[in-house]
Amino acid sequence: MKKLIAGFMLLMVLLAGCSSGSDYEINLKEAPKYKAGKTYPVVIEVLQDGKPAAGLDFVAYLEMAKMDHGTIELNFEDKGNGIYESSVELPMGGEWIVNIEGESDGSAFEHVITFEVEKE
Ligand SMILES: [Cu+2]
Repeated sequence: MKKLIAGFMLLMVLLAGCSSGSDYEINLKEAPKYKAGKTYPVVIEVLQDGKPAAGLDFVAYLEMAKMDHGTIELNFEDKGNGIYESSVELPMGGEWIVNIEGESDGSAFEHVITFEVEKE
């Protein structure tokens, strides 16, 4: 029973994390890693109704979950097939949050993903 409740609460958290009512599915395909002075790629995949969504314009804001390193703004290059690429040199590894904000056909979308940055 405890497990069931925990599972249900996790589901609620996941649903809450998936903000806006759009039908976009945004995945962090490749998270950046961390090594002092090194730049890593950041790859995001966007699907709309399960199909690759090309031609989107969005910005991603990176923040550390439990520390203040300010906000790092990333612009992405449309690689086609729903794949968008950027790169970043992070100040440290650990838990990071990416807030993706964009617009398509006049409707705005927003998506928040928490991810782990591995130290290389
Ligand atoms: Cu930090």
